[in-house]
Amino acid sequence: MACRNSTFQLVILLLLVLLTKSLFTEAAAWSNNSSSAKTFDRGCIVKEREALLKFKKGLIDLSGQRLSSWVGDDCCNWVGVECSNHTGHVLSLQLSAADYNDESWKLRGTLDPCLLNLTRLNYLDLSYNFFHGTPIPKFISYLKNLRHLDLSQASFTGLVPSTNGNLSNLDNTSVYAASPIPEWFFNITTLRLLRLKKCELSGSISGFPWANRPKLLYLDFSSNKLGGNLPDSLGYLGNLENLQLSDNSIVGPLPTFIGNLSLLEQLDLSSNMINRKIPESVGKIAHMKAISLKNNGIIGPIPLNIGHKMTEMVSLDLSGNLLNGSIPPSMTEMKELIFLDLSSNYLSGAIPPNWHSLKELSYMELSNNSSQEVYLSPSAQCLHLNG
Ligand SMILES: *[C@@H]1O[C@H](CO)[C@@H](O)[C@H](O)[C@H]1NC(C)=O
Ligand SMILES: *[C@@H]1O[C@H](CO)[C@@H](O)[C@H](O)[C@H]1NC(C)=O
Ligand SMILES: *[C@@H]1O[C@H](CO)[C@@H](O)[C@H](O)[C@H]1NC(C)=O
Ligand SMILES: *[C@@H]1O[C@H](CO)[C@@H](O)[C@H](O)[C@H]1NC(C)=O
Ligand SMILES: *[C@@H]1O[C@H](CO)[C@@H](O)[C@H](O)[C@H]1NC(C)=O
Ligand SMILES: *[C@@H]1O[C@H](CO)[C@@H](O)[C@H](O)[C@H]1NC(C)=O
Ligand SMILES: *[C@@H]1O[C@H](CO)[C@@H](O)[C@H](O)[C@H]1NC(C)=O
Ligand SMILES: *[C@@H]1O[C@H](CO)[C@@H](O)[C@H](O)[C@H]1NC(C)=O
Ligand SMILES: *[C@@H]1O[C@H](CO)[C@@H](O)[C@H](O)[C@H]1NC(C)=O
Ligand SMILES: *[C@@H]1O[C@H](CO)[C@@H](O)[C@H](O)[C@H]1NC(C)=O
Ligand SMILES: CC(=O)N[C@H]1CO[C@H](CO)[C@@H](O)[C@@H]1O
Repeated sequence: MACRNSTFQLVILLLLVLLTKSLFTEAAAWSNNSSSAKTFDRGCIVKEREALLKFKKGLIDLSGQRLSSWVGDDCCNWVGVECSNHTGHVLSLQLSAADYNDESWKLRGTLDPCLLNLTRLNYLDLSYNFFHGTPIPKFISYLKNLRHLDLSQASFTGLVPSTNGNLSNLDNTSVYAASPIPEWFFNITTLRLLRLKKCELSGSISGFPWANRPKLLYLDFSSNKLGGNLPDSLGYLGNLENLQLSDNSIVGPLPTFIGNLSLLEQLDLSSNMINRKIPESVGKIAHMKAISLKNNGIIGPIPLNIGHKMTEMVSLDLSGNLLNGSIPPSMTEMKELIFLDLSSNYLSGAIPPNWHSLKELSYMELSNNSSQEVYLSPSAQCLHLNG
């Protein structure tokens, strides 16, 4: 599988609430025994230590340092291993190589299924290691207490193998692998964050099961080959805060129901083929902080109401479209605006009066607008203009 380039990330957010609850339950179970409630000082559980040693045997540590602490009885003191203070069970394996830009720091080799003996494992991070394009081992999907799984940038191919809900606690996953999107993944209703970036996903964006994803906060499908229209059902993602769809081939309108995403803070649809008007409903999204619609074929005017409610906007990039008409005066209500790019459009007319009230604005680009001129009103002379 050509996975190096067609890499693909899945990220699902952790439900801290669940985690906290399970730790609490554990703590409560031991709380009437003061000697064991403090710390678990008998080292780690023998079976789990053996599993870790077997796991270590499968790995190649070229640095000679990463697993050098993995000796002796108390595996809870080993670097990267975290145990429950109350039960001694291994809860977390944090073996990411992300912090060092050094090839020898990357663990290699194979992942031994003995990890299944870490029955309480809820956090597994192997990102940025180097597993030579091998498939993600099937046993990963049986680690049923996992809440956080990060296998990104670790040269795995393929997806986490299909399970029928054995990973149902997962809510923060980051996996680099190849497309297509595995259907079972969408059955995980705890999904909070889904990142499928640069994975050569193709087909229609409308094929994504948008409905019934009330928990989704973050969706990133950027840099793929998705086409089709944005479906109206996008409006059901009522908790969505961040929608990243840049660099695809999405056509047609930005649906009116985008206005239903009342918690949306960031919207990036740049470098697609959106070719209708910006719906007025966008102006309803009060907490919006950053919009980029650059490099599309968007026509018509910038909605007149754009600034009335979106007063938290920090960055607005509408460059490289076919927008015409004038800059709406309501934009002067975006008091937090720092970055504004309206270049390469067909805008005309004057910059609205009161523009000087945009006190934070430090980058504004209006060049290459059209043969018609955007000109500066006197009050705007103090602005620092780029282009
Ligand atoms: C989920 O994973 C992302 C990416 O690794 C990380 O930034 C974020 O803090 C994680 N969230 C939780 C709640 O662990
Ligand atoms: C807590 O104490 C009660 C009575 O003192 C005992 O029956 C029970 O087994 C104890 N539980 C634990 C987890 O130690
Ligand atoms: C408390 O824990 C110790 C081991 O740490 C154990 O020997 C003892 O029986 C426990 N007592 C109770 C009441 O559970
Ligand atoms: C265990 O205790 C140590 C030291 O008090 C703490 O740093 C660590 O976060 C605790 N681990 C868990 C899983 O609670
Ligand atoms: C778990 O540990 C037992 C020994 O305690 C071992 O026989 C078994 O193979 C281990 N499981 C896996 C999946 O490696
Ligand atoms: C879930 O995992 C268990 C092993 O832990 C396996 O026996 C079972 O078949 C799995 N369920 C499904 C539906 O795959
Ligand atoms: C997803 O859930 C639906 C309904 O619960 C079920 O019919 C379907 O088989 C599941 N798909 C997968 C791949 O698990
Ligand atoms: C959007 O919101 C309107 C009004 O609240 C509601 O009638 C409609 O069903 C919603 N549509 C979608 C797709 O969320
Ligand atoms: C904007 O362009 C459309 C055609 O795409 C045209 O009908 C309309 O009159 C133009 N509006 C302005 C203000 O130039
Ligand atoms: C000017 O805008 C047009 C139309 O958007 C675009 O095709 C062209 O590349 C732009 N030129 C420059 C120098 O940015
Ligand atoms: C403000 C601004 O950048 N106006 C430009 C609009 O486009 C024409 C033609 O490209 C330029 O001459 C203006 O300077």
